[in-house]
Amino acid sequence: MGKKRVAVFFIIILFSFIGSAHAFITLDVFRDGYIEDYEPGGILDGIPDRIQDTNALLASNIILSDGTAIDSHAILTFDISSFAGQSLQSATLSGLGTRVDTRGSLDAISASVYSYSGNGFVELNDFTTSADFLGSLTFTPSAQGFSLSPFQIDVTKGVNPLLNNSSQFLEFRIESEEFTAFINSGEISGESRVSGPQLMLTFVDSQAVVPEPASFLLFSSGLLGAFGLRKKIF
Ligand SMILES: [Ca+2]
Ligand SMILES: [Ca+2]
Ligand SMILES: [Ca+2]
Repeated sequence: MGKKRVAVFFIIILFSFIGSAHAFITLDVFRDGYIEDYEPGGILDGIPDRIQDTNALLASNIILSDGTAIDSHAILTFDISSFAGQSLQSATLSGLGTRVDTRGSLDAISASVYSYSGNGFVELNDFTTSADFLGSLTFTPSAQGFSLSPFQIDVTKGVNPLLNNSSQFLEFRIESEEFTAFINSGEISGESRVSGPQLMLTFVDSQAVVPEPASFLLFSSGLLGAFGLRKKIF
């Protein structure tokens, strides 16, 4: 192989590398909160009564010691409007969470994750709106008592159709029939934002996301290097 061919070969390799790169982006939660069917009389009616916006996102189905029945669903919204029509390689929802059981039980607690196309707000009708089941989270007891640990779940099959039909917001609903799945909330303020839920989107096409300065510099220097080589040899 002559020098000229070697140069062409390397340039092709460089461009095919850029073409096949999977760019990704990590989104913070846009809004979050949890919605309760809250019945002091002890009988749930399936109709949500109130929205809580605290540093916790609770999913549970419990009866308190005073007889109050609570069915609680956590809602997490993400703004995906910038990525309409992009081809998704994968999507992962992550965050910090734990189990809370003041009755002293040490069983693992599981929660179901659902997704749907939403409006970015946490509203009462998010409690029961039609949604797709994506999978389950499991929180196991910790030796330290209350301590948050990382979770993550593949949500690709929930995100893909929403990008295809150009949804503005992706919303997740997390439900549990146990006592209690606790997820650290996102947008409330300062410290808790750092460890709030995040959505990582990885795209088939690297052009889907504007490169960060560092990687852009790397690509640029690679291109300059290739052109330098070309100038020298041709
Ligand atoms: Ca919130
Ligand atoms: Ca109710
Ligand atoms: Ca909503």
